[in-house]
Amino acid sequence: MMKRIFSGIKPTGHLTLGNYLGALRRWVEADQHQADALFSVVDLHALTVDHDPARVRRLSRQAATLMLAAGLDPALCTVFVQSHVDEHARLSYILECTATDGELRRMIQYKEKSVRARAAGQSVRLSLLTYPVLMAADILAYGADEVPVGEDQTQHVELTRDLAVRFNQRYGHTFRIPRATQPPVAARVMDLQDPTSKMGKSHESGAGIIYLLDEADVVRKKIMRAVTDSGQDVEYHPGSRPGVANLLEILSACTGRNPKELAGVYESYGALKKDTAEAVLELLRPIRERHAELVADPGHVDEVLRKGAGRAREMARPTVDAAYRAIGLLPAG
Ligand code: AQP
Repeated sequence: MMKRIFSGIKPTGHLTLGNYLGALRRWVEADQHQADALFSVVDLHALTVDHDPARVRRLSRQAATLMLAAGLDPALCTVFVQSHVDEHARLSYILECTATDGELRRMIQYKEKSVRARAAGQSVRLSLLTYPVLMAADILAYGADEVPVGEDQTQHVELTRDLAVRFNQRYGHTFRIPRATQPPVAARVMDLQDPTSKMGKSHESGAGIIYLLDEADVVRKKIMRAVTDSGQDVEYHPGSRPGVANLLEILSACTGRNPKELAGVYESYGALKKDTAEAVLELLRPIRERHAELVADPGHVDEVLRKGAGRAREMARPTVDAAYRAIGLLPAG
């Protein structure tokens, strides 16, 4: 049987170069050809922090459009919006009855984000604590074997495995046990203004973030202004020279050349930045062009999402029904 892959993108901001290099590109180039793959705009996950309903709706459509623009082909894979398929929320509750309060409070993302929210005087939504369980439901509902994610998400995939094993042991074999996979380069694209933190689409200041839909001159400006490290030589040392290493990794991801080898090619930061900017623009050009075409035909995107949700529902329902029976709920008949 062909292996199954599930992955998703949260509509919490405009998609970034990090999303493309760390996730989307591999979905397009490898996963959709090698597996029975599902890719979702995981909109329920965008509701765990303060949000604007109209913006989430807009970003969900934009994310789906960009996923198609980047090359996901509905003839090869299933593209859908998470909230269009009830099975995610249905299964999430069952897994909440499998997970413990302690293991969710240990999640790094919860710790970091709840501290940040409290510091900003905001209350912490309960869903910020429980969303890794919803993520487990996203994955387990489809019997995914592999979950391609950036390294920030590996702890959640570990939790998913633990929940699946625990459920299977207690109630009988129901779920396939998935594993996280990561791309070889650019597993973590860093913010150009703060190369010790990830380039994240929900981050406030956009100066260090390349959005896939940024205009060419904006991309150039952001890269030319990227923070580099003290020193003059272009060397690849991610630990001590994170700014230059980040640029080299981005250039490497665009050109396919090794970052260490690329470091030897450049004598100045300026030249490295210039080539990196041009390589990024070259990479993004076809996506931007296709995006413009798709925006002009919203009916097509709607139709892809409608069919995708139908297919996803059919795939998820038998497993979620089996989990309901196994845990002791009376079938509806
Ligand atoms: N900087 C990155 N480098 C490599 N991969 C990345 N991903 C995200 N940022 C980078 C990967 O893209 C996929 C979808 O990401 P997401 O929507 O779950 O997370 P995000 O873009 O990081 O969005 P947020 O809202 O800004 O997230 P938080 O608040 O969690 O930091 C994933 O496979 C992700 O690993």
